[in-house]
Amino acid sequence: MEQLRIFKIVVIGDAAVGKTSLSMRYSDNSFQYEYIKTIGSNFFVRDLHIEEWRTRLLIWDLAGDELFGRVRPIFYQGSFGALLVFDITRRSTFDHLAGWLEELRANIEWDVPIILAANKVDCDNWELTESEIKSYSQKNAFPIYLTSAKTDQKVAAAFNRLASEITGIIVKLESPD
Ligand code: G3D
Ligand code: MG
Repeated sequence: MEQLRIFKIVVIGDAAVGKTSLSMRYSDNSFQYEYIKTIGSNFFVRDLHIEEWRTRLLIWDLAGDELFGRVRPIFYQGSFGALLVFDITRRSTFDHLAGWLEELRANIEWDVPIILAANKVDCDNWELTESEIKSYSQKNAFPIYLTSAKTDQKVAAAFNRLASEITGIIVKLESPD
């Protein structure tokens, strides 16, 4: 019998780095999502196949602003992975990654897969070099994707990678030995 695996993931990073744009691009607006206006968090759904498994990603796009920070911890509960986003045109959003990681690890009980998205690569005004981004990802052992929600560059690749990393862990847990 075919099974459906459902994974919740969170999309985190500073305000205006492109979290909502990436999530919308990936879910293509053709899947249901609802905007929870009062709390400031978006919710998207994307179905995909990973090898023979049907997989449903529940994508929680968490508001990055400070005000929302106080309630953000509850939104991490039950997540299987995170897309950590920064904006290559603003160095500060890269510098704040450590803070996001700290928050993630404080609120998720286990070591979930993390994928880095260096977003807005379509822009000319980079404040970071590709080599410094790559060395950061190597140091932290996070796969990195240079994305653009605008031009749809590597968006699906980044989310799909996260889904397949999660699947890899689940398959290991499910195997009898
Ligand atoms: P957030 O959800 O992280 O807060 P948003 O970020 O998705 O709301 O995006 C913030 C702004 O960045 C938006 O512009 C959006 O169009 C823009 N943006 C997002 N991703 C990209 C990208 O890949 N390339 C470019 N050039 N812009 C992007 P506005 O003007 O609506 O504030
Ligand atoms: Mg947003």
